[in-house]
Amino acid sequence: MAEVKVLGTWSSPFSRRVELALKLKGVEYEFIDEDLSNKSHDLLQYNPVHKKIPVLVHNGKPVAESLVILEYIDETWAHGPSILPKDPHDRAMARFWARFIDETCMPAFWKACLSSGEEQVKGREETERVLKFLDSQLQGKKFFGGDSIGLVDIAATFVAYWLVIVTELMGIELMTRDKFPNLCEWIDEYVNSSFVKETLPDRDKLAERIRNRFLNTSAAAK
Ligand SMILES: N[C@@H](CCC(=O)N[C@@H](CS)C(=O)NCC(=O)O)C(=O)O
Repeated sequence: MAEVKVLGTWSSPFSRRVELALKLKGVEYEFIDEDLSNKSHDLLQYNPVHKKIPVLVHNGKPVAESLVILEYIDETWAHGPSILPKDPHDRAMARFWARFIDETCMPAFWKACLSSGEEQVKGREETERVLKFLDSQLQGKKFFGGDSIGLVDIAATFVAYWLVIVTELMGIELMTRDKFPNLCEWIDEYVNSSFVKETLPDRDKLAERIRNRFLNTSAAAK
């Protein structure tokens, strides 16, 4: 029997991606909750370059970086639902949008939340601009992956859950149905899909963590 471990933290959207993919494929795994203020020897050894979670360890071999891990899971456990589409162009597009979430949407969103003054205004405008692209990707579709959950849906878990909680905590009106009708509909569908629902962290516990970790400082900056 293959040994599958996930080194992660319960509150990280990146490590939840890995858990979502394993659950989607029906792969059993052991979750090791890392203390990032005191990283384990295993984490430093398995991801010496970035020293970050998540790391998937499959039969003793580590794979780091959540989007890379998702592709590894899809290829290794090829049975069951596919995470990436089969068509090469669709695959390329899925990779494009998954990277867009990490490299463009997340930085814009954190700038909107964690900066102040003019920077914060710019961050909010930028976040709305980039989320509109995601919204238009969902036109006429249930999920980014079409009828079923795929790479971009899993990558966008941050938008469906973390972003919504952070904006509620900060009192920012961002994810509204008039601005992002398709994204709002997708969020309802996605977070209520059975395996997603059971994999997401408890809402109140996560809100508490986010409040303590990020928002005390930004409240001071407001
Ligand atoms: N690009 C990485 C990002 C992972 C990441 O940012 N992990 C954070 C926790 S959410 C981390 O390990 N931080 C520890 C550190 O920066 O020292 C991925 O997709 O896996």
